[in-house]
Amino acid sequence: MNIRTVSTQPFSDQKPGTSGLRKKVTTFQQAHYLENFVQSIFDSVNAPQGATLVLGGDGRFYNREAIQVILKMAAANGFGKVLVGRGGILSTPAASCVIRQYQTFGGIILSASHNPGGPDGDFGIKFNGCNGGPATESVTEAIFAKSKAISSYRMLDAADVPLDLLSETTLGNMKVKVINPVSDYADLMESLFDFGAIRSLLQGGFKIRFDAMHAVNGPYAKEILERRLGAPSGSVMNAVPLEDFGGGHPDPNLTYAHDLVEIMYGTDAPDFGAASDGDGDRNMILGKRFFVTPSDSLALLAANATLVRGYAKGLAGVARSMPTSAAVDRVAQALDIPCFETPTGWKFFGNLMDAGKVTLCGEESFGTGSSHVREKDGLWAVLFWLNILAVRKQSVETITREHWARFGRNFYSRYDYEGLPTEAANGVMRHLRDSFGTLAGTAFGRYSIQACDDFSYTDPVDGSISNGQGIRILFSDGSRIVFRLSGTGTEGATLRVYLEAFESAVSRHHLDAQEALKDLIRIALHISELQTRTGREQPTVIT
Ligand code: G16
Repeated sequence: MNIRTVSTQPFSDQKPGTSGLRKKVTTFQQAHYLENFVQSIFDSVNAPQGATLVLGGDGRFYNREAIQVILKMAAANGFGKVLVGRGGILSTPAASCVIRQYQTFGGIILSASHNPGGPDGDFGIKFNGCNGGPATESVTEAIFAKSKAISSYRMLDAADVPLDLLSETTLGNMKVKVINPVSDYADLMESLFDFGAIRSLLQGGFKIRFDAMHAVNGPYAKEILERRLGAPSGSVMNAVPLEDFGGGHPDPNLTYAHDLVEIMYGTDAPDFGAASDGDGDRNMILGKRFFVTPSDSLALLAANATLVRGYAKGLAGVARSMPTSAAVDRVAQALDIPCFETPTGWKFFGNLMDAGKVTLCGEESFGTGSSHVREKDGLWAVLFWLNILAVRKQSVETITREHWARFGRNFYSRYDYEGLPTEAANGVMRHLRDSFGTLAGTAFGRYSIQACDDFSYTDPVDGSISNGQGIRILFSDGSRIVFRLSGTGTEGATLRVYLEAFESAVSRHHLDAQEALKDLIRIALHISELQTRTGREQPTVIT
């Protein structure tokens, strides 16, 4: 066995963002770039000799090369076994499922999520711990610190491992087991949801369409929706994962999932539509000509959870990220269960779930999940909805409108300004912070600002504090504007503006969100001076 110690120099830009390190493929292709980061992970997480690691990615361009590098480095760093998805592919929730099911030390997931792929696209890498969840901030900070001081990495000299057949081989002293990426995950879903009831719903003529966006969830959706649940062949579209996602942007929202949106808003639309993203953890839910916001979806799942087998005993609590609308808060209040508000980033939910404080959690960024794994889970959300639909036998729209009538409606929208010059975006945030003193107490028409702050979170489980998590402008009627810089972009800065207005009057629930939020949008642009400071008249994407 020949282990080389390779000399290297640090890169200064390996700070993990909201969810791991995300960069252009070309950045990762620089000599030593990937290796430095992987060694920094191994040097930070202190795996015992002979530990088992899970490894897989969303199949995007550079996935295969990276998997081979990581396998050889794992062998050189004393791991005893690696479970790798066939072809090097695992959806993010499936990786979390496998880490937990086989009680492994943790896993490395390769994904840039919803960002485009291909040679000019994005790539990403992150470490998940033994609970199956993304590493906490203390671990990602340790990895960053190591990356700034690294001087060498260890690598086994060996031929590439064949990954396309289910097999077990050895690499130095380490075993490499190629596993079926779908079966364990599909079994877990079958244990949570009433597949019989969903099968009957589909047999009764209820039509569904799932857009896998040429990303990782295609095979999972084919197996679960078509094979196990009997949806007609073709119900899953864009089902073949491609390295460049067919040139598309695998982000399940009204802008990028346009194939599905056209079908769901066309004549003869199916009853239910859904899409997931590059690595299968995000979801978008649609009814016939009807869009359910991710924030409403979380609230609806919470309100209906006891209809579903895996959640029939009720929820311990719920959690949402700070910019996510407060729709779920009202459900929690009615159910008399705790509701936690965390910073953006799925890693903040892990402690709450491990401590048994929450069962369901979700984010406005099209992420919903539960304690069945420690990642958000796109297909899980789809199955949860289908199970509710099978029990309630009402349309998506009727269920949502009844929910609003009972709990009120949180009108919600997010404006993204992508690829801004970093200095201009920072300037907007600085300007807002500097204005806190004058903004509080100011009235704009019917809206009056009650308070402004920079969101700070103290983890109730380990006491760790995360500051500077987004600027909140809070209005006296419960409406909010939030400004935040994204931590997942790879070009310049992305500024997100989140808008939320609460409406209890049923007579106004039919309004279009943009119409209902137009005054808040005007206020957001005015107080932030966003247009003059960035030179951008229009957002890149509105969701
Ligand atoms: C990641 C995180 C999410 C976060 C999202 C957007 O999701 O896991 O918690 O909401 O990024 O983050 P940002 O607003 O910083 O861009 P994913 O699906 O990209 O892994």
